[in-house]
Amino acid sequence: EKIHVIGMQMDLGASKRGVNMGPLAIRYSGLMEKLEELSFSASDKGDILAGDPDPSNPKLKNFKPIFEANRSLFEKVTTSLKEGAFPVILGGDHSVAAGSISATNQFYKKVGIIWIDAHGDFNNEESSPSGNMHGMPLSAVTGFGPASMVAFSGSDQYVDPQNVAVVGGRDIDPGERKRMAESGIHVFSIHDVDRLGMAEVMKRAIEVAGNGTAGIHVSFDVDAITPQEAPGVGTPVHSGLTVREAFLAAELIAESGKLIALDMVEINPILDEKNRTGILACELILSLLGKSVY
Ligand code: DIR
Ligand code: MN
Ligand code: MN
Ligand code: MN
Repeated sequence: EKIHVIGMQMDLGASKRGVNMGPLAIRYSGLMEKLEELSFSASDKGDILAGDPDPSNPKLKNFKPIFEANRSLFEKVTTSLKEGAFPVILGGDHSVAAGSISATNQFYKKVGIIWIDAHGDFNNEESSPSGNMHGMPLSAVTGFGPASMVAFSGSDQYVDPQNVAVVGGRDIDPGERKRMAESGIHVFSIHDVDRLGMAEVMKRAIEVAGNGTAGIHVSFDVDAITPQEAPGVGTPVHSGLTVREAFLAAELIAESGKLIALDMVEINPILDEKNRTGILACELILSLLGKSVY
């Protein structure tokens, strides 16, 4: 199978700088070599760079450079899909998912999403307490705004909220929570992971995202994992997924055979300890792509 790795050196969607170095941290962990070891034909398509900060709109901070970089990503992912390659997107902050998911959903017509994150990323310009665009991409790709964030082609298509599963949520803003509840997306909070176990949560999430779709786009924010294990993130939230829960989720998604694209985002090497979060992100990518432990 052919894999295209695309980096997004983007940190303008978050308050803390530094996640733009995420792609380097994951590559430094040996991603390309390890993909070859798994017998993939893997090509590194390089990084897309962020433009200059744009202070003009405090409700959509840095809108212009984020949109421009996402347009480039949208085009690059579309090209990879047309060439029959599986796209792996290395973030960057989570705003990059607006570009990658728009591309897969337009190409495949109907994709499902498993969004693994401590956060909902379901704000729009009105509900956002921060104006940070990494808190908005899931809302944007499901058609709940900001519409301008995903206006890449004349014929914008949104992902059906019925085919969206959020896993690991534990820090949702009040207005965001209301929007999520009304949207029809399926939320498996950290409480559901506690009660049901990750295996059952993933069974349900794969059903939600895989049922009646061409496949599943996984958007993995490493802050879903507990900060003791993944310290290199900009917005840590205490008491998250264990590393084993994260790998179990990855392995079950691989086993489903439905994965069609993958974002691995929000790795901040400046805040990390000896690249352990970068290494973890690299290993999770390999597991999602089917690396087995036995
Ligand atoms: C918060 C933090 N909900 C916001 N969001 C994220 O600013 O919208 N942090 N995504 O990683
Ligand atoms: Mn996120
Ligand atoms: Mn997050
Ligand atoms: Mn439903």
